[in-house]
Amino acid sequence: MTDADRGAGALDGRIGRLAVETPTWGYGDSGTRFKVFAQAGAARTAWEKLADAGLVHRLTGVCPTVAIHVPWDRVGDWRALAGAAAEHGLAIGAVNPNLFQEDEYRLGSLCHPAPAVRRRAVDHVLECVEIARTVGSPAVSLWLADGTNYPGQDDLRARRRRLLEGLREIAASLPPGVRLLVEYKFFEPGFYHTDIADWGAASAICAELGPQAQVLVDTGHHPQGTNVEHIVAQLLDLGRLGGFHFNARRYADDDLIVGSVNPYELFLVFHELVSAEEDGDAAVAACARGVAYMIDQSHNVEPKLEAMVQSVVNVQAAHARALLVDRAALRAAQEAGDVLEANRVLVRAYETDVRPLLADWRRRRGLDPDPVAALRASGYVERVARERGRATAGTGYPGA
Ligand code: LRH
Ligand code: MN
Repeated sequence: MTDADRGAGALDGRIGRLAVETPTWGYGDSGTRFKVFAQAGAARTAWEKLADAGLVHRLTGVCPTVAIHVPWDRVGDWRALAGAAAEHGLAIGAVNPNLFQEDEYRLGSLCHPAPAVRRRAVDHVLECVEIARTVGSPAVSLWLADGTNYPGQDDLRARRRRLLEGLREIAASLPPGVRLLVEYKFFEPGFYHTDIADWGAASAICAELGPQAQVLVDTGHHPQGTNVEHIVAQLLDLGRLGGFHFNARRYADDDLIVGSVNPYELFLVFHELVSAEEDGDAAVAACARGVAYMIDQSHNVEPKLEAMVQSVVNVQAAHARALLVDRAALRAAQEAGDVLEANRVLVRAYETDVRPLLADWRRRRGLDPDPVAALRASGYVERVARERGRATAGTGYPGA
């Protein structure tokens, strides 16, 4: 993007092309194994979660889809759910199967030693593919808790073959245009090994499943010190990056507000995405333009709606800074081996205050320049707290 392109026009369009999908489960009560703190007004049903997601879209203008999780969002009529979403100006986004909350998945789901358990697991994902077809969803987003806790507990290669057998059947069932997003995570709840533990494992699996299968990068699923933007660059170059679950973490899979711990990393991730979009290689550019941006967070102590709006604003800011990188100057410094000038080019963009730019972008669309302030002034949070009250919430030690 030349300096001229960075004029308001092109920038304005690029800012507007960023769509951020919010998760239904980010609007309801959630917590840790120690405690789920019930919040007054927290959404309790799929319908209330759609209403809250609709508000976030009205305030930000960039959240036109909402991800659902099955069975957490199970309803009697999926078309009715899609209809309700439309009434809130939304469409149903990724459908997330849940293969981590049935007792029979203690030793795994698609990787389980018992064929009958694997059969149940495949059938659940096939049902989610049908739900995706019914609600017009573009993706089935699959995370497996599958793993073991002790060496020797199971045969690691046998688990991989069981996994691929199930995933092949699932991939074969995908309607045209519906992607299977394969999410990896290096540990938890598996504390010895996890069957899909890293981007390499997920990418190799997708290579065996075909072009409709792509890797989902959850920003909280890497060992400390991992260079996440390098993983993103490699997956883009392989044409295998399908989407993100954005959140932030300091220690493990903390699921905190995206950009609240390491905003520089989030900027560098978007720098790789924007660079790829502008890359001469059509396949890489197409992959970058097809990436699904989703939030996956758990708002345990903070107000849920404000947390979601703040998250979207943080993602927009990181993306806008990445759009401001002077790529010609960067390439010139890189080719000249001018190490520190190249780094300064990036840091200059990162240190740019993009709030005025985004405020203008919102004003031009009739949106409040400050969505968080608009939420606070709306009275919505107080109203739903009165209407919905507070649910009873538990702990991760139901037997205690
Ligand atoms: C697993 C995960 C996965 C979800 C869940 C809510 O840690 O990131 O994406 O299904 O969180
Ligand atoms: Mn996730």
